[in-house]
Amino acid sequence: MKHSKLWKVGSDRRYGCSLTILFSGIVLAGLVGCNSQNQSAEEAAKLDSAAHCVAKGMPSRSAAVRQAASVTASGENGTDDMVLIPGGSFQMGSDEFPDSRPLHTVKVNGFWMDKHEVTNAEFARFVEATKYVTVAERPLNPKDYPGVPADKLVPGSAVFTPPNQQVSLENPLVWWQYVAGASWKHPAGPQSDLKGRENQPVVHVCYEDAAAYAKWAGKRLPTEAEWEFAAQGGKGNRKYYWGEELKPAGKWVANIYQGNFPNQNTTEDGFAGIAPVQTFPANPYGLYDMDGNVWEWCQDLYRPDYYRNSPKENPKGPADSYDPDEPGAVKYVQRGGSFLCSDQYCIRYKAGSRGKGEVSSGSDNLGFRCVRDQK
Ligand SMILES: [Ca+2]
Ligand SMILES: [Ca+2]
Repeated sequence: MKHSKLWKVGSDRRYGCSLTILFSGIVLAGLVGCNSQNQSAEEAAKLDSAAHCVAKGMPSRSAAVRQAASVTASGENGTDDMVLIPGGSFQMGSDEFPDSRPLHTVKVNGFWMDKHEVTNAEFARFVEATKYVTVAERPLNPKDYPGVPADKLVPGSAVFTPPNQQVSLENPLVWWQYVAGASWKHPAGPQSDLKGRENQPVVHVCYEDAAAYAKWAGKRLPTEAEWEFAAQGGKGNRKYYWGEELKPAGKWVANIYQGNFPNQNTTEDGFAGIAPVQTFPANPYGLYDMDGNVWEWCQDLYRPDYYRNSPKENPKGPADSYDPDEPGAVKYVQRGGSFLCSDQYCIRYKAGSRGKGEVSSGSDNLGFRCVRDQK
């Protein structure tokens, strides 16, 4: 296993809210990860063989075994709560952000997409079925963090903790805290739970957590191109995914941040933190919260120069990851911004902008949604 450092402070204000504290470097691939899913696949294969073996003389049981072997890991293969996004060509990117240049024409095939961010209730069903343990809940091995005091090596995740007074926007550690015991089940820390949050997006999920859920659900994470095509809602490349005005008809149409960041959240949109999914208006495809609420993982690795030479059809991201701000980290793309985004601080809720996150890091403003290929 490869490990790097424990803490990282983001230096780019525009990136700041995507993931400013990176409790980074634990590359736990294969430790827990998708074991349950892998076992399910192997089990399914064995069951399929077994079905042939026991078919003679035990038809009824054989039929049952065969049926069990043919379903997906979750026992579901539907498109409930998904919408069909038609394929097509669109202008991807934005001139406003260096890593979103150049604007370029991309074609994507049609696909199904979750209407809303994956909720706590949905993630709970996945954990119940698979006993999956998220990265934020896993123990930390001191050997992986040389130089870090043992009492700091406790499972947890980054929680937005606003200061009481105005602060410089240069140091995100002023408003991000690594909270021991914070996880998807305890989003604000060990004293918090999911009661009343069932319909809110799950948070504190790192990339492999999101990918494991998607696999269990018979889905996958969207490519960055699919995500942006869907977010445009067939309306083309505009300033915001919802249009050209910040507040169409004087109304906030996404859960972002109003007021002086990070200490004075005026909550004009009704929410200081996360909103339940489907609170704000859907886009023309019927998708909710593509702007704001929580950041959403995409399946593509992140490189700032990817658009210069990316495939014109169904791009799936570069072969490797590179972020000049943190060259040693493996990062994936995140999209859409969160309830912490505003024109004052993190402006990467604007159309075409890109976020990025270290593979093993989560926070309380980061979630995901899934897609499925159109059959
Ligand atoms: Ca808000
Ligand atoms: Ca979102």
